[in-house]
Amino acid sequence: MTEKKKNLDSYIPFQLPSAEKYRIGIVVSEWNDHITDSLLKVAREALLEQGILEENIVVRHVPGSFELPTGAAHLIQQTPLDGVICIGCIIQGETRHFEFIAHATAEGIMQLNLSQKVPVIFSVLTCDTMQQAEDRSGGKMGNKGIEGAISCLKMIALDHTV
Ligand code: DLZ
Repeated sequence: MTEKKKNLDSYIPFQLPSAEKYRIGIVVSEWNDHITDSLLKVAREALLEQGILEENIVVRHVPGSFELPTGAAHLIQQTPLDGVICIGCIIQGETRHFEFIAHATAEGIMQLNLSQKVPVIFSVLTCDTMQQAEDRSGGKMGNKGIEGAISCLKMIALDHTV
């Protein structure tokens, strides 16, 4: 039996009670910006479709994925938010930068989740090639920006239903 892959690209819209009152921060890496712009666009569209108000979406840019946790921490301190989505794209190169940046980014975001009251979502592509990133930001593998948005709303809903 083949196992069905599970992702949120084709999510079933769900009702987030009082979606219009939630404020979402999105921190976006400028590195590989043609990929991160595309993830941001679709994440924002998914939030709006789910009832989040345009004026309640706060977007901030940081230089690279390594700065995503710091950017998210600043945003949480600056403005009241119910959730944060970190968007980045890390591509394997000739050197070991990939593993250091990817590990630090994931670890930093996890630390925020454990230390802050709001969910902080890891919406970071970690790809071997640019083609893989393009496939996942509007290509044949869909657009993973949707997953970031829906994961954020699901974590907010979790907090508001228990
Ligand atoms: C330096 C660097 C490299 C080589 N590659 C990437 C990448 O593929 N994706 C990404 O988001 N950022 C990259 N960066 C930048 C680092 O994340 C960071 O911005 C710099 O090291 C400065 O701290």
